[in-house]
This record gives sequence, structure tokens and C-alpha cells, in this order.
Amino acid sequence: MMNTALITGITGQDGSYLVEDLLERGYVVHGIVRTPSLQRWQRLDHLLADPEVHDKRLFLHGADLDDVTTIRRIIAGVQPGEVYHLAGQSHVGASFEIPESTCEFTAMGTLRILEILRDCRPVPKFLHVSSSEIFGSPDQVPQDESTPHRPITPYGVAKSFATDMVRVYRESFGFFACNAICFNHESPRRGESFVTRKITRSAAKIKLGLQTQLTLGNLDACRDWGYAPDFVSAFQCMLQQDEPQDLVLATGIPHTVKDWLEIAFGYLDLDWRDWVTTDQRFVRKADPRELLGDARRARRAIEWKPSRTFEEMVIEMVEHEMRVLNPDSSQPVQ
Ligand code: G4F
Repeated sequence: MMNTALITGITGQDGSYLVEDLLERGYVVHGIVRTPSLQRWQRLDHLLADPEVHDKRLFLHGADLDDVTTIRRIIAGVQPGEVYHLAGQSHVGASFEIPESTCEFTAMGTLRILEILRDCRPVPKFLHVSSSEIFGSPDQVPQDESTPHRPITPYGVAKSFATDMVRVYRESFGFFACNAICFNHESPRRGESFVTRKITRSAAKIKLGLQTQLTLGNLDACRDWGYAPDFVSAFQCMLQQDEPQDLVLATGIPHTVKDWLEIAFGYLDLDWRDWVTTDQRFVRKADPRELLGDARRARRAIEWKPSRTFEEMVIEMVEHEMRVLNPDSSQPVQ
């Protein structure tokens, strides 16, 4: 019998890679999307245009994360064997401006789904995409699954709540539920407000004469940046373990925003110092400084390891922007 999966947040970067991964593994996939009549789901366009896939093996259902009745009805109709919960307000900077809705969707949205699943027979397996932001200002570097949560942003607090709830439902109600504790992960499908895509897109635009300046926040900000498709490929494997457990997904290698600038602009033969300015508007009220992941448990449990180097990932993203912005050119401008 075919496996049936339900994905929340299917239209985002991770959701779009996950649906491809699950379809390739032979799953029937259902996705929950917001306001179906108004949105475009660019990252899914290729799948929705495929008559062998759309409404045959991939189905979309409209519901907001606070619409419990509709989500309950969708889950009752779909009867998924596995639920992948990716949805939520995912911009850390924005969480300072909209803390209530961040907690509403990221924290309470997760609890609501857990509560709905509690009434299912059998209870589907559940994967929650958690975040390194739960560690905030950690007292140990690198961080692993046993590192205490010390979030310093509204987003981190919301994710910490959701992560702990998943553990509580696993321990108290016997759910097969896991947190994938993901450090930053990027790709050409990253949203344009995240620093990595902002840099790669701007570098390409500047090279093509479409932009004259790039304004950023803290250039010394440091993160453990990996490649999104690698992270997403771990999600399904996590739900096939003998016993459910949380896993940290990370490269274990720190880089700064300046490293992104050096590689992205350098690849296009530009000196970033000629084009980049900083503005307090993009500096956060609080920003974790020492997020670095230890993914040894994931390596042992599911043989997970990154497939790309940092430099390969940055260059792939720059090349993608050059292709999209300059479609006549088959080669990146050197
Ligand atoms: O790209 P960012 O906005 O990602 P951030 O805040 O680390 O969050 C991302 O990764 C988390 C961990 O996986 C996820 F939980 C979360 O949902 C999201 O996917 O910022 C990265 C760093 C920060 O230190 C930020 O302060 O870059 C710094 N930065 C410097 N200038 C900037 C900018 N970030 C943004 N977005 N824009 C800037 O101009």
C-alpha cells in the first residue's frame, strides 16, 4: 500500500523539497496551504503543472493553522500515515515586530495539530521542523540534542515551546513524534528576505546593472549554514527509525555574513566592499552569536551527512540568480 503523507508549509523552501522527496519515494502527498484562491505557489509550479502528479499523487487543501475545525476535517479525510509539520512564521527578525502571531502560528499551531492527532486512530507519525534558535544564547558550543534551550528571540521562544510539546506528546501519549532541530539551511528557493538569498540575488543584480547597492545588518553575524535539500532528505528517514528521537541537523562549520559576501560577489568578479552598506534597521534587538550544531547523532542514526560544501552552495545560489535574471545567457557572467 502507498504511504500517505500530509505536509503543513508545503509551499515554502523546505516544503517544496520535501514534496519532491516524498513523491520520489512513492508517497501520495497532501499539503495544507493558506488562502488557496489568492496565492501563487511558485515553488510547486512544476508539480502542479504535471497531470500525472497534481490531483493524482499530490493534493492541496486550504486551511490556516488556527483553523482547527478545517485542519481536523482534512486530517480525518486524508488519514495520513505521516505528518510533516513545517508551517509557521519563520522570520526571526519579524518575530520582534509580530510576536503574538509568531507564537500563535509557530507555538500554538503545533500544539493544535498535536491535539488533533491525539484523537486519530492510529496516531500518524509526526515530524516537527524545529530550529537552532531554541538554543539562543547557549552555554555550550557546539549544540546537540541535550543542550538546554535558552531562546533570546520571540521566534526562538515559540519554537522552544513547540519542540518541548512534541517531546511531551512522545513521552506522555506515546506518539511517534520527532523534532528535526535544523540549523540554517539555504538554497535557490530561499525566501528573499533571508540574508543568504538577499546577498546572492543582489550580487547578481549588481553584476547585471539592475541594482546599485545592498544594505544589510550585522556583517559579522555567524551561523552554521547548510544546504536545504540535504536537511529535507533527513525528514522522512527520521520517521522510519525504530524509535522516535530528536536529531540535530547541521554542518558543524561556522561562517559569517562576510563569508557569503566574499564568495557571492567574488564569484562574479566584484568586490563587495564597493557595493554593501549597513543600516541599523537590519540589526536585531537580540541575535544568537554562537549557534553551531553537532549532528553526530543524526550521522549515527540515519547516516545523514551534508552533500555540499559551503562554497558550492553559495555558488549554486549565485548561478541560479544569474540564470533567472539573465535568461539569455547560458553561462554565468565572469
Ligand atoms: O537569514 P536570516 O534572517 O536567518 P535566521 O535569523 O538565522 O533564521 C533562519 O534560520 C533559523 C535556523 O534554522 C530558522 F529557524 C529560521 O526560521 C530562519 O530560517 O539571518 C541570518 C543572520 C542573522 O544573524 C541576521 O542578524 O544574518 C544576519 N543579517 C545581517 N544582515 C541579516 C541581515 N539577516 C537578514 N534577514 N537581513 C539582513 O539584512
